[in-house]
Amino acid sequence: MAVPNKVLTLVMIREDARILLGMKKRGFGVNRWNGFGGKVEHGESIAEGAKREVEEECGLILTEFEEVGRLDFEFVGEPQILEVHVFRGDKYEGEPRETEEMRPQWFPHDGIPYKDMWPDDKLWIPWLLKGKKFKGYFKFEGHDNILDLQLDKVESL
Ligand code: 8OG
Repeated sequence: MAVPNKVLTLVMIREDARILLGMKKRGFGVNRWNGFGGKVEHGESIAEGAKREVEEECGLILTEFEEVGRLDFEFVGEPQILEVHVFRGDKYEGEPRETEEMRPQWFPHDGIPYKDMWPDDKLWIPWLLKGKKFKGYFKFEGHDNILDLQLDKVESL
């Protein structure tokens, strides 16, 4: 029987000149800069999960955010597909604060630390910053090597 996808959220908080990333301090993707997100829990919508994870991981309350991407990740040898729903966070309340999971930091759009991020991010973050929507599939071997990929801009998800 097919293994159901693991449904995850990922929120990139973006302003005109800068983007908020967090250094992941533990778990999956440790020591990489990333947006905020995680597993969607039973009983909540994907958008509710996104909002909850942002608050848990950096203390901000999202007031305007939009789903802009859907990325599926396969890891060689692992049956489960990670189904990542990517959101652009446009407005929020509060100030970012460090938590047990993430150390947040603002980066200028032209200074995103791609070499310390998941290797697919440099392909789609520029689209997100320009307000585009996208869909993609990545096949990873380990956490550094992309064997196969498909990535397209779309009008709607
Ligand atoms: O709950 P946990 O921290 O394990 O959730 C994993 C987070 O990592 C979730 O926000 C989705 C995100 N994520 C992946 N793969 C990739 C990727 O290739 N690039 C980026 N930027 N984030 C990813 O699971």
